[in-house]
Amino acid sequence: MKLYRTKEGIVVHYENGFYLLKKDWDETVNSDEAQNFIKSKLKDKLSGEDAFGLLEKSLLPPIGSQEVWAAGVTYLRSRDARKEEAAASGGADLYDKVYEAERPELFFKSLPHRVQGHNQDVYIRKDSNWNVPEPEFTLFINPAGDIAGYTIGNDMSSRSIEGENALYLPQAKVYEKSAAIGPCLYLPGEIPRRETKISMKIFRAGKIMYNDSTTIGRMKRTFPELVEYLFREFDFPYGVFLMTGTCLVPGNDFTLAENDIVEISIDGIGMLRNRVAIKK
Ligand code: DO4
Ligand code: MG
Repeated sequence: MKLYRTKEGIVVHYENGFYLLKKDWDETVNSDEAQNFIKSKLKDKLSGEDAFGLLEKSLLPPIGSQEVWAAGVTYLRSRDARKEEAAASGGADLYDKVYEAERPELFFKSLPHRVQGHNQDVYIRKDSNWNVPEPEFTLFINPAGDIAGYTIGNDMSSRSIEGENALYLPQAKVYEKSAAIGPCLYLPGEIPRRETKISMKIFRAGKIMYNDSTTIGRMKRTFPELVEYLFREFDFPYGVFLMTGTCLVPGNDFTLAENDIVEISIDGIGMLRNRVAIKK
């Protein structure tokens, strides 16, 4: 089951049909036995044409009142890229330590009103000269701490600011339109397989600049381990999104430019596409 948040209500894609559900997002995604609750409310079937029209014209990010958090250095590729960017400033060791440590790196990423959805713009910072998207398998965790669904996340990041000093992490990671999730919230009712593929393409003026993929099974940590740490000292009355770290990093000679298109795809969930823009 997939939930698409739109201006007209929630479009539910279930067993080859599309339905319009006029219900509050927070209440729906946090309802007990969410899939059964939603199934019991599916009455207004949409024609394929109407469903595609809604998804084309009025799609919103799949988020209500939830905060977005992120985990870092959960894949070897991420650890190695951070070590390279921090080498000149002497901060490289930090990343070896956090990769091996029991406690994961968790950081606050975004309030909901700053989050962008599919086909919306993401920003790169004007005071950064090295910017990348980070494609991340993203969990939706309900208030009880159970992983209830999944989506695709883009943890937009400044490598120059992060590399200069790890204490600048909030500035490298948290700014207007630095987080995108979507296109839907996927409620599969089962744990994703380790072979689940995540891929990213970056286009510039129609030309492909980056194209790579990997699988979520390469992550060093487990999803429940990340969730356990996040919930140790927090309550999330509306649930929370947790980006689980990047496994794909373009080469060190690559930086994003205005109007680049980033496409992140994950098996079973779909594709999140964002245009890169600069805040006026
Ligand atoms: O330590 C810096 C951030 C790491 C991160 O965002 C990632 O690994 O995805
Ligand atoms: Mg990240």
